[in-house]
Amino acid sequence: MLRIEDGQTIRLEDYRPTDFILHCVDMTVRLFEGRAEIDTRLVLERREGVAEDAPLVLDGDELTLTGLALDGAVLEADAYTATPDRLTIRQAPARDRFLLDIATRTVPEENTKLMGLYRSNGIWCTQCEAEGFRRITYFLDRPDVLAPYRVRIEADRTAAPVLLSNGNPTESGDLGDGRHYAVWDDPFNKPAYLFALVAGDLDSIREPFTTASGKPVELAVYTEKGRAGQAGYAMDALKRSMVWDERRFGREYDLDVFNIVAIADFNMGAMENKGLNVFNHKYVLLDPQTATDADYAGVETVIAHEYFHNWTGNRITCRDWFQLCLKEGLTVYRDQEFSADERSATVQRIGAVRRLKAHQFPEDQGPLQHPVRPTEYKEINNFYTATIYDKGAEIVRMLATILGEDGFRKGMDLYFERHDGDAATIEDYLACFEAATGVDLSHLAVWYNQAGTPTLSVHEDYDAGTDRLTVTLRQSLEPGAAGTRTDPVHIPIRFGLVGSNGQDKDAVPTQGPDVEGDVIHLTEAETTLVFENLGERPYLSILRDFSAPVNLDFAQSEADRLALARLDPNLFNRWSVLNDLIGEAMVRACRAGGKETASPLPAEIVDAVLATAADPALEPAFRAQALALPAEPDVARMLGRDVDPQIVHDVVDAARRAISTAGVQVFERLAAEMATVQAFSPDAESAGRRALANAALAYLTAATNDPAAAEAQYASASNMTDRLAALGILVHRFPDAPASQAALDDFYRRFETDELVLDKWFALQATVPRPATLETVIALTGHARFSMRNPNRVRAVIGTFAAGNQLAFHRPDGAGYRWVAERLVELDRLNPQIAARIATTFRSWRSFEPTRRGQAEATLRQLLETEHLSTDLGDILGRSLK
Ligand code: 0A1
Ligand code: ZN
Repeated sequence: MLRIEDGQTIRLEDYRPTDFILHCVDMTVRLFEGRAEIDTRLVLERREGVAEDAPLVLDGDELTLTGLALDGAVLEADAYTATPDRLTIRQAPARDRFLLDIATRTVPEENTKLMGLYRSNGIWCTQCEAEGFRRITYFLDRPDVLAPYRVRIEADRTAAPVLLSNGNPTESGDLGDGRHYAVWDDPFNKPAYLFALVAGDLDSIREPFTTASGKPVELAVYTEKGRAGQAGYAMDALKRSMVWDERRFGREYDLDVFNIVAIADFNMGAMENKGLNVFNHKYVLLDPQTATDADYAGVETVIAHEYFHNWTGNRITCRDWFQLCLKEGLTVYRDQEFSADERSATVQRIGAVRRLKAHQFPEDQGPLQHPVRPTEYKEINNFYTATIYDKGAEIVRMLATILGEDGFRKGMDLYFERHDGDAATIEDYLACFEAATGVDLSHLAVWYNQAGTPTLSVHEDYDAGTDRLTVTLRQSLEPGAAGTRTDPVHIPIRFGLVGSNGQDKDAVPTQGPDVEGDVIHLTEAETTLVFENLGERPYLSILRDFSAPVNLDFAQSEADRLALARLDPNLFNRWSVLNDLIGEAMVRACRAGGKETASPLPAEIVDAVLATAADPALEPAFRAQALALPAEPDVARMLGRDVDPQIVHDVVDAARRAISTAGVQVFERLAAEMATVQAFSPDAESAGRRALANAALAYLTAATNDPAAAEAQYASASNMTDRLAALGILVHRFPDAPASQAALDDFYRRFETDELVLDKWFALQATVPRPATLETVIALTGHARFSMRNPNRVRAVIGTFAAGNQLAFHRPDGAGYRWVAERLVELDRLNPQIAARIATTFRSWRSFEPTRRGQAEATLRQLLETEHLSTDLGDILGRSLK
């Protein structure tokens, strides 16, 4: 039985460079039905100072070695040892470069882990991050081993007319026997995790692009046959991303071609392989009939994210996997800034903060907590987390806030200049900003090493007699599962003192710490600021734009917050004070046992929500955000312990009803005003109008308790956003109404040939908020279109059930937990990465009331006893129970 304690722990402190230097890679990949033959030639050299008898050890994973030669001579059997996961060459040359020829053979059709070389609907494709290249050939598979690659692909011309790899195409031709070949040259040094190869019968769209300095680039998006018509928006987003990176960061593209391939079976969202990005087709393919506004925004973000990696990730990569946030946090920051510029900055920030609080905060509060730069791991695939990505991006955002736009750009310029071609560390990165600006970043650096969400406590005291406002700020951090230190960090706090006229007062403190413009730099555990000559008691608008990822503990009066919700010139804070007021009222109602759920929201809060929703001076997307109540998991997180999901559900539902009954007139007006009239356009403004109209529809149906309006919208919808919104209301709010089943059946019939839309159909049913949905998902996994082998389908049914169904997954009888655990065992045998990811939905088990807590613990313990558990799943379970 595999116990996780048996697994090897990799530690940051053990880092040392490889004994051998890799100079270049030359590969030939021959693809056949049922097998792939891979010939790899490496030019290597023993690093100076390394002992002459130190062996050359290469990584492998489930590999079969079919040939091995050193400097052209076949190696005798006693000169090496080959196991599926390691190749050791006992006596590699002491000096001088040498050639190593390795032949391996794999069966892509049997690769259900979707790491390495595999087939998706007949297309050969690869995924090498983090450690997939070692499933193709034996290699020094780590990010600090960089080399140029030449790749020759051979395949049957009919099965694979398109042959792609990294870099530029240099040669192609016929091989006879129906076979052909293509050669790709990537002149940029790269680590193996950025290797990619795609071969198949693909359609494509192409467009020329000229970089700012006049370099022509041929752009292409490849899809499965017949779907290239859905790739236009992805191409448009790519071109906008390229222009944005030139303008904002002075970064130009560097190869002659840039290729994107959309694949149906993919473990993650997408992958930034040099010059050949491979995407989950969910983030490429769309049209108004099949995709929602959220899908459009998702495609735009992911396309930008992968493209931006070309500089932050590829040209400058990570020294080791502990530095993952160096590329991911920075690239998320860059894609967020891109979306903010392309769409509404405030609405984008609200979305990012909602996601951070929904995913990263619970991770940071629970057993899977880890610092943004971890110091140890058992399975690196389990560290593609909200902490690394989103909290990592928040640290970059704080850096930008601390340094200001110019200082931040100077530091980035120096980073690109100094480290182009390097495998760098967080220290290298921060040193560039210190060198470029002279600012001491030692307190900011602490954020990378400490897990947990700090609490920022704010206390204010206004003395009318002296017209003085005293603000006390205190930071604290609870020790957590990661066991990291709890030192004070640099918290940049954006703030304003808002007057009764709705304008910011001149807020220069007469006493207190560093304040630059509208930013307070809190670097100590506690500090006090004094503001004088204000003329009136101002409203303190604090942590504007969520300028630091902290829990805000500020007992600001309801009256002040309601005033800010109307007056604050900072729109983000108008939303956040209101959202916090609603959340706190819900928490109070839950603590009272959900008994007084007639209206958990005081009338003044309801009025403030409705006033915001109705305010024509505000953009519709923002108004829709004001109407989007904290979700059940948000309330559960705020409660922190002894959570009863049924009570949370009842309270959130009662809050929704309170707003709906009070706002009927507002919603009727909005539904009419915002209705789609023109032809569909995916732009942010039109999407905002649809979001507001659909929020109004949801509240109206709640007020009338009548599905008719949703039924009508479903039938007449001209785009997927409106159709799915209506279907969601029907299926989630009126699950037993005949109209709901009829609409679900109709939806299936309309879209049964489109796997991406079918995922929506599955996911909607898996999230019907009631305990009996467990029986529904059991039936759905028996549906002819369900497959354990397609990660999107697995996520749509099992993943959304576990993450998004508070009442059925967390059934007090434990049946939801047990069913998911059984599926995880099945899934683990096929695709451990996906199994481990879905298992993280158990991470908050300790926060539930005793019955559910006991059920979850028993399930997890039993699951951990399973024989032959993967390292991926074992690691998550082991840490969850720690
Ligand atoms: N670097 C990619 C994410 C990614 C990570 C691991 C993968 O393996 C299955 C795939 C993709 C990104 O940040 O987009
Ligand atoms: Zn990334």
